[in-house]
Amino acid sequence: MFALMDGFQKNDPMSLQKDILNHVEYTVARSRFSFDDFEAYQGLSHSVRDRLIERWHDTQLHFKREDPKRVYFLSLEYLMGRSLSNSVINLGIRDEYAEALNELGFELEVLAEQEGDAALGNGGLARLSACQLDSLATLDYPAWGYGLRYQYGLFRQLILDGFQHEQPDYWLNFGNPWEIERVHVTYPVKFYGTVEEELVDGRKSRVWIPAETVEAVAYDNPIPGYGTRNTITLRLWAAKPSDHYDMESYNTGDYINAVVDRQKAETISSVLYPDDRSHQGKELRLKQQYFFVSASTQDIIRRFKDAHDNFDEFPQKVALQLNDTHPSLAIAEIMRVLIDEENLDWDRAWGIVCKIFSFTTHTVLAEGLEKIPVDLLGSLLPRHLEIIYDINFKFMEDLKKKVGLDYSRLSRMSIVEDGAVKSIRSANLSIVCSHTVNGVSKVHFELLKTKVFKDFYELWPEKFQYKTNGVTQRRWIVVSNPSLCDLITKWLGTEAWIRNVDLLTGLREYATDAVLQQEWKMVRRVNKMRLAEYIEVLSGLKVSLDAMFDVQIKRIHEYKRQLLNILGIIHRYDCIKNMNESDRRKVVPRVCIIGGKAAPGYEIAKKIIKLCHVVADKINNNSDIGDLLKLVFIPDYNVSVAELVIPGADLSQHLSTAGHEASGTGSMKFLMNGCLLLATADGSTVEIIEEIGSENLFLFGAKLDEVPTLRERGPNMKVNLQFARVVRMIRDGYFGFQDYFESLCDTVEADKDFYLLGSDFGSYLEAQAAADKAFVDQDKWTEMSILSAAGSGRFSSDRTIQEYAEKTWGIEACRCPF
Ligand code: 26Y
Repeated sequence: MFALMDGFQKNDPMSLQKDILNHVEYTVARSRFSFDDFEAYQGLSHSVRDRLIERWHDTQLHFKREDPKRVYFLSLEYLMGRSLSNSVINLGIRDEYAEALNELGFELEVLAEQEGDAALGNGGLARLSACQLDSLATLDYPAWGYGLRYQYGLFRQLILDGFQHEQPDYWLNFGNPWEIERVHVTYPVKFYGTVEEELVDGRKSRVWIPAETVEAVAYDNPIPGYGTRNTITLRLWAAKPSDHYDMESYNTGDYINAVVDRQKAETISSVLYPDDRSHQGKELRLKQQYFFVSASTQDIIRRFKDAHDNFDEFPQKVALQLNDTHPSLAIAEIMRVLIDEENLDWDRAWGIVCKIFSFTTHTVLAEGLEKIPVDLLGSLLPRHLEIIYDINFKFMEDLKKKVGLDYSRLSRMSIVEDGAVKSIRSANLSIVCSHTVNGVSKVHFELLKTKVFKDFYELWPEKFQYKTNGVTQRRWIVVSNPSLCDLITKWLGTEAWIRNVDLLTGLREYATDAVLQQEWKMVRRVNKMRLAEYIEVLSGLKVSLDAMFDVQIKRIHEYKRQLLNILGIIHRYDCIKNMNESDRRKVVPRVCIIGGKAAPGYEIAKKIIKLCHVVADKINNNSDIGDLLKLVFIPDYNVSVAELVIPGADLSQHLSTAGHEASGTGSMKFLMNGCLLLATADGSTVEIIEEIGSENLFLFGAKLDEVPTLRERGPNMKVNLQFARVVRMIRDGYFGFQDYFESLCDTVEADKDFYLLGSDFGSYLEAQAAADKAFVDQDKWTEMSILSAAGSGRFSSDRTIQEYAEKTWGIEACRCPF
């Protein structure tokens, strides 16, 4: 059998070279004697893609033969970044490709830069999905990712005069070699219309008569595992006009308008919503969600029916993972298909649904939970609304038996919210219908149990779990920090840590070894040099490699407190300015780096970006300050920028007010790369402390249980003085734009300071001073750096995925034979 052979493709450098040239000539249609970097990248990526496709076919064939239980990961967002380097590394042929390219006069690293980011997501949740796919493939799990193929990914951030401007990210402009359009894998997705009662086989049935049909077309993106032949699929759906067109318009001669109308179908998958907090109840967003859910469930059910004819076996073969509430309409959709199309009765359908769904929440605040206005749902998906009402009715009846007529509790737990705008609470729907609900860190789990989902936890404690997030060491060390990767392999004497990251603990015994320390410092310095060059190209600013590179990169949010960072920088600047020469000599030089996007409608976040720029102008242009302090804003932060910045950071900041960051995964990437953390005891940091010890990071700020009291009491006087001074500098127009910053300053006034910048300021400055002090002793710092990386094993997405597989999905590895 071909599936058991090693395949058609040869992977020696000579064959790869021929293959690249072949693609340049015939796929890219450029002469093999004359092509530029971008064309070389295209030829190269098509050659890599051939190898992916072969393994992917073998994997799919193997899954089909074995017919294991599969997990389907449903997510509206994926931040995949670039694919080339990751693919050649996971395929195990990076060196062969590098050699093949060298002989052609190209460099692999340079060509990799030609690729744009696939940014089909906003932030943490979306990058987590990408990391988890890598782990699912690597650990040989029979898994499928489903998502939407937005034509416009997350907006590009353009900074003009310090202000953020949003530009569309038409990422498919130059083609996308990493996807395969499946013109034959299409499903009709229906909207609007009415529900009528009909007699079907002598039984009264509710029948949905939809009024609009759109076609979903599959685009498959192969996801290769590392150290395995297994290559799984991320299937993204694009909307296309349906062939079931409106004959009437065509017959009445309004041909042009009929075609234009048809074309509007494509808008469903055209643009990613760029907000990761506020839900606006927009029709297009709801259409996207249902479009995604309907196409995915049709595909999943089709695959099941290919091999099975009894739906009672569905839960033994299918696990559906809801990545937050965004795909929660899948619950109503599966109920509808089972009842209306497959003719199961309610109880049988319900029994199946309750066994297949699990739900991960990434949210901390009850206010952040998604709601769907009933009017909107009723008009777009009338039958689904009925089903959700029925689910709720039965749930409420059961609940009354358990908790009695406690109306306030019943109304809190109801799936339907009777407010000014009657709405469906997507989280309640997801909890009621899932067998498992999980948070993403230990602290998050506590918040879920005691606050966000307290009522549900008391009812079904056994449903609730937590799965501490993780990131993939393949992308975040092997791809983005190759020299650290080689160094780790050398000292551990094995590459096995790339699949079994717990082995990193082996570095602990060498943490004080002078030779490792020397080599570790060298690797870090070269990475800093790379980052410094990038900064110089971006801003013309030359930064000193002896300075501490201090980084905060993530979405801009008030709760993430970039403002605290900037106020700290102003304080540092103010102190340095007022120092005498001898004190200045003791200052540890810093390069402060901030990056991140603000949601387009989030005014305060945009002001924070502008503030960062005006403060940077002031500091960087003060020759008196020189190398002692620099501030850089890195524009258009994305996955590729993170890959460059993280390996070059000495210190990274994770400043969320305790109780606001569900987990945070950026810190894990820094940790793996030997960057020290300055952080609050929030989200995953609490577990990071358990792994590396509080002596190896700089902790500050109010603890979770202190936050409510502090909010009532306001900041104390001592803090007030330092804090008030820096806020006053902004208010007084020291940095210009006095009026513009007024509302920003108002957010941290004593009585309004919801995120507690004022009360945490003193403790923040102390942690910063401790970091300065530690940096002076470079050997000690390096030891802490090695211990950070050595303790990062728990934060691999391999561990997370294994826990999901065993405790939530009940699936087993299904490894494709070589
Ligand atoms: C409904 C819509 C407005 C919406 C869109 C995106 C709502 C939420 C989101 C995304 C949320 C998100 O990214 N949450 C983050 O998930 C990470 C992975 O679990 C966590 O590490 C991080 O703390 C959390 O903020």
